[in-house]
Amino acid sequence: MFKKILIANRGEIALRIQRACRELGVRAVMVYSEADRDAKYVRLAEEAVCIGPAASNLSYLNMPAIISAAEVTDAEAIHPGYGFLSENADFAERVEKSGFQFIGPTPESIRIMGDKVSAKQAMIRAGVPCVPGSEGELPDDPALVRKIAKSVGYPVIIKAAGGGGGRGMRVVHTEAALINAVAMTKAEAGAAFGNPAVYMEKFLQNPRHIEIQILADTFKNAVYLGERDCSMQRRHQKILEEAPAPGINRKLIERIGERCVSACKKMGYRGAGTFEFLYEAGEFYFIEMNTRVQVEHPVTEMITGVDIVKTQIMVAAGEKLPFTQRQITISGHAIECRINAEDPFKFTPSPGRITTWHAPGGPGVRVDSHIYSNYFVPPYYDSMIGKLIVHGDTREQALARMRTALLETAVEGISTNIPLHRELMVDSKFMAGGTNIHYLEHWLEQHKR
Ligand code: MV4
Repeated sequence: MFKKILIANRGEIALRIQRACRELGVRAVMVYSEADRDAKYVRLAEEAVCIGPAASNLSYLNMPAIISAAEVTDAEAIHPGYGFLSENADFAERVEKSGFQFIGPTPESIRIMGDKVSAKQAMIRAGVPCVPGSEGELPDDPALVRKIAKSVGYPVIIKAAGGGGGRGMRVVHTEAALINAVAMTKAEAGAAFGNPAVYMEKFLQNPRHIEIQILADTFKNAVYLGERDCSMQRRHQKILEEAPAPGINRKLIERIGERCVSACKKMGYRGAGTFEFLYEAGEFYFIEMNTRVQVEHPVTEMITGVDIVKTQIMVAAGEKLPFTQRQITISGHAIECRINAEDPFKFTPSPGRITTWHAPGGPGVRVDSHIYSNYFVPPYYDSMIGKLIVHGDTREQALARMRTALLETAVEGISTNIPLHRELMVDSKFMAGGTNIHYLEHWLEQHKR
């Protein structure tokens, strides 16, 4: 095992990784920007290095500053968390060229998954079901593009190879609109991602967003840890997640999970990864793969008992996965509510000083947050200030525990989205389970205030 690693992130995930390090007996070096100097996890760190001013591009995205911090502290590995440099293949490469272990997949895996066309081609080869479409980059010839769209069937969606997470896509309903839409998407993609390549898929009208968590070691062992339902989102920002996904046939999930595992083995994938699928009319369609730990990993930890962050560090240190697929069992149900410093219904950011923080508790309640009373939420970063996660034997028990936890939680001094979560937890359609990716936006439209 490593003696010391550097955590190249901030906020709740920096604290989460620090906790995993303490459990493993690994020393953790925290890096922080000038805006995060007073963070509790920085104060409690055995070692901490300031890597620059508040602006992310000068600190948490500053590769030389982070690598220098690892050098001066003699860290052996770097954990990138999520966001920031976590899916930057060039960073992973520079980390390894500088003699450190990158806690994540190889730069090559990150690069393949970062290009959505090559990611999809890898999945098709590995037998993972994908959305029907162009099976590669769209050609320049408009007649060919029209032909592909005709065979896929309208509506279609044009997506940028360099996009992902909802950036660089355009829905096309008619042949008349097709060629212009492709040209527009290509131009935007070239400007935004430095890569004008686009591909086409059948546009699914009312899918759910279901993702499969996997873990792999460097000895060709891989397991899947069930699925998460991440359909409750607004403008591609998830607001709550749950596991398992309500109402989906377990046998079908097992078949898809096995395909993901076999794809990982085939690609020589290592570390944690998430296969994102759209689920519609009883079928799974792969869309993207994320090569990092995700915000919503705790719901999977709660239903499997597996510590995903700890396992990431173990496999990066060259250890074997400490469990086989047969030893992974799903028990009960977990829900996560993301707590954001924002207006609960207008969604405008609400940074500032938290005057009161009272955390909930009780059986099956977990809080992943770095905040405390008198903490100042800086305006420079993502608005998420923590996560409330509950586990219950059944979905109904998890819902009841989340309602109680949200009732007990007190955040004063800033606005948070807790009032929105309180309303969703008693919404009859959400309570029934299985709402799709459009549900929250429709709900907000109907509950305008
Ligand atoms: C789609 C789709 C419908 N059909 N692809 C948006 C984020 C990116 N990861 C992929 N996205 C979508 N791809 C096809 N072929 C609808 C979406 C989509 C979406 C997906 C997941 C979660 C929320 C979403 C919200 C709007 C659109």
